[in-house]
Amino acid sequence: MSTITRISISLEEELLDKFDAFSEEQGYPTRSEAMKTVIREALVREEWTEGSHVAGAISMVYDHHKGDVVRKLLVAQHDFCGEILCSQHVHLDHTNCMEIIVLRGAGERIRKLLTRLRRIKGLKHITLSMSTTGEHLN
Ligand code: NI
Repeated sequence: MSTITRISISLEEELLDKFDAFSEEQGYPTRSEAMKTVIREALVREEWTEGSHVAGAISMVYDHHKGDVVRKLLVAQHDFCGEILCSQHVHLDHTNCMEIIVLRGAGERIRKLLTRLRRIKGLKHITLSMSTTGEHLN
């Protein structure tokens, strides 16, 4: 259990009002909880830029009838099997599939996979959720 330290910061009143409105809108119970989340977000972003060991997920929506999109997605994923922990395929309807790939590894490798997948014709949407292994956050 880590020690909690009380700090005081100086902010312009308008900025604090905006932060409090944001915190309320997002459902944080206290200003401190909202602030912790913002700090953690910044630290996770930093993990991704400094190329450390990260975790995340790529989600994609595609029409499985289009070209050889399914085969190309499969081949790309096999080339990154060291980073892929698991994947989930959901048949959204007769045409559309959603696939979610959970990843852990070097940020550059995960970005490389994202670029490779993005180049595949037939994808309707692809997004990367940049998260953390949690090792360096408490
Ligand atoms: Ni499907």
